[in-house]
Amino acid sequence: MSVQVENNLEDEITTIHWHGLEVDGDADGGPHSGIQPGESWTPEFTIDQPAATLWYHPHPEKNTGRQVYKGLAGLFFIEDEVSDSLGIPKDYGVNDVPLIIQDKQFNENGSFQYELGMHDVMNGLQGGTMLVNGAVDPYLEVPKGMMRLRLLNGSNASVYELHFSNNQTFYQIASDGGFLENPIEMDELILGPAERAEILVDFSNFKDGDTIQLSNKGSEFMKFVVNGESESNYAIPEQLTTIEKIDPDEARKDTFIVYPGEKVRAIATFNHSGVFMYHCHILEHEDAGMMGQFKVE
Ligand SMILES: [Cu+2]
Repeated sequence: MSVQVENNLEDEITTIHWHGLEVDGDADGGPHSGIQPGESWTPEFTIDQPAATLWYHPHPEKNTGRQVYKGLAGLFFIEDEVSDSLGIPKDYGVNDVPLIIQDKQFNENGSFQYELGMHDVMNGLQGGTMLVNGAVDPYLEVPKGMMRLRLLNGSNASVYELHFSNNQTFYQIASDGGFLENPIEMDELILGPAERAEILVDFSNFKDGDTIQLSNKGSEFMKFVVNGESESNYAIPEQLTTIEKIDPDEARKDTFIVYPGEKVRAIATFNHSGVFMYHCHILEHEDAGMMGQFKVE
């Protein structure tokens, strides 16, 4: 497929990086693929990887944090025979709903405030207001049944600790690179910047009008209002897919949180050639140079 990306910004270079997509380096949208104002970029690629929830965001040198913060970030879904065959909700916007979670601070006129102080350069910019899909105080009407939520931490720097106000459990079914082998039951999900998770949440034991809140570290930021019957019945699948792996705890990841003193071991196969980047996804760190590149030949 090919995608045409037009840069309609007045005086800024941008790029579009397909975070998680396996493509050649020249289609990857790194800082070396800058699109000048008024110009367009049309990368071509073939999608050949497992079903997953991926996202795109700009990657211009020293300006990624600002452009993502101002709103240039979105999701795209890859589906395959595994996702098609699973008995899980897949009706987009009805029982399969994307939630792009971000935190921002605002100027008095309501525009996004992106001014970096020393603290923001050191720790990344964290805003005090949570947004979901660009909305403040969001709510979603859900039927009495199973919902599939595709979560993206689209923040510049914040680690989210997500749970429901009634402490109900839910099941993670996918991570950055697609389905887990088996659903994992949990009552809290920790999601670092750029990480994704798909979860199944069962709202079938509620009454019409019941409200459940989604919280981050104890503060509620999104309301689910139960209304109506679900059109289908779903059970939590026992197995989702099979993953070729060495360690039983592995999942397909492209982004991970590394706490102080911690080490993460990643195993990758390179099937595409070109120049690729690796970097910190605290965007103010990346813009300040916490980024490198490698070439696959
Ligand atoms: Cu990214």
